[in-house]
Amino acid sequence: MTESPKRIFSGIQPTGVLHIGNYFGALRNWVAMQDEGECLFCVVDLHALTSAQTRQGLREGVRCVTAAYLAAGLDVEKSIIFHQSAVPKHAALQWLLSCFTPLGWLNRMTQFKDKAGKKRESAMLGLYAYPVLMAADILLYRATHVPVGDDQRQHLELARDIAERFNHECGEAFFPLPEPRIMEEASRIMSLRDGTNKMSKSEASDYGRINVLDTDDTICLKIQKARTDSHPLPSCVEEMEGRAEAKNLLTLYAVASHQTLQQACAMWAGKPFSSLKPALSERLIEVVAPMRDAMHRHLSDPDKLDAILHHGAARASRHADETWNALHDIVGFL
Ligand code: AQP
Repeated sequence: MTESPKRIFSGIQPTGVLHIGNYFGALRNWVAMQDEGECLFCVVDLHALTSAQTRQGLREGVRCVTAAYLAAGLDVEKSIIFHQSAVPKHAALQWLLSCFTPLGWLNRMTQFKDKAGKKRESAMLGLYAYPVLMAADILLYRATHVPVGDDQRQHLELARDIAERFNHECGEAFFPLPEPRIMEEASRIMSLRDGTNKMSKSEASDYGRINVLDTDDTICLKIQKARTDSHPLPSCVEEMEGRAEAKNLLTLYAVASHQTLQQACAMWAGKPFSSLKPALSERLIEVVAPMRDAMHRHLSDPDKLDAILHHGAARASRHADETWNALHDIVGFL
């Protein structure tokens, strides 16, 4: 039996400069998947509105993420690259899907709990409904595969549940159930300041993350200051239990040098952090420096970036219209 063609969708919020967690956990895999099927990569600016944005900051953020996509190796000849707000049917489908999403499902979402924290009552509806918009992003293109980091696993499961509920209610298998593609080794890169928290654009301190625009000196300084513990490096994955920082730095070394975590462990077993850190800085610079230089080149030509996005939006809209027209009929809109 021939396999049905893959359609791959993913996105990143323009909420700041991307960090190496975004790169190793998501972007690097997208580049590798470009020849596996039809790809759509979105700059999800509607999602970014769930945190405070300025007009100028949002525009710059969208261009910065687009520049990172191109610098990482996404190719406009192979992939559709666009910004979410340019295809208004994302928001229309979100409404439709929200009518198939029980509140109980949303109440289980840990990202909302983490981000709203104790201010649940004053948190915005947009933050609560974020996973339904994410489901709409994916299902609007009837995507079959979604490459994401581990933090998005729960949202993706919700997207599958919503698709299944819709298909069931409508009596036809309209939406494919999207498969997660999570690269286990790099699926959760942790903060350099606290190995139990995810590396994140929104962490207050810049020392928790390596940004893809960081200079070589900044990378060395951040790695030099990265939190460690007082033991020599572990010799196997089992010995990392309770040693979050050791695990994180060795994971970074492994993914930056295309090794498994077990291989990186064997290489550094019993050595001090002080010998790992300079080598890790070097590996990270090898990854970041070419990307940073390419990003600066792309960012110096904002008109070209805008043209790429608008061309991508026109292509994405054709797919979105196809889905929406079919839904019209299924739902019964005139
Ligand atoms: N630390 C991480 N390790 C591995 N993958 C990660 N991703 C994010 N952080 C890590 C993956 O990057 C993609 C884009 O994420 P996003 O920007 O849309 O939202 P996020 O997951 O909330 O990322 P941040 O950096 O933490 O942003 P803020 O601080 O703005 O919320 C996703 O595939 C994600 O899994």
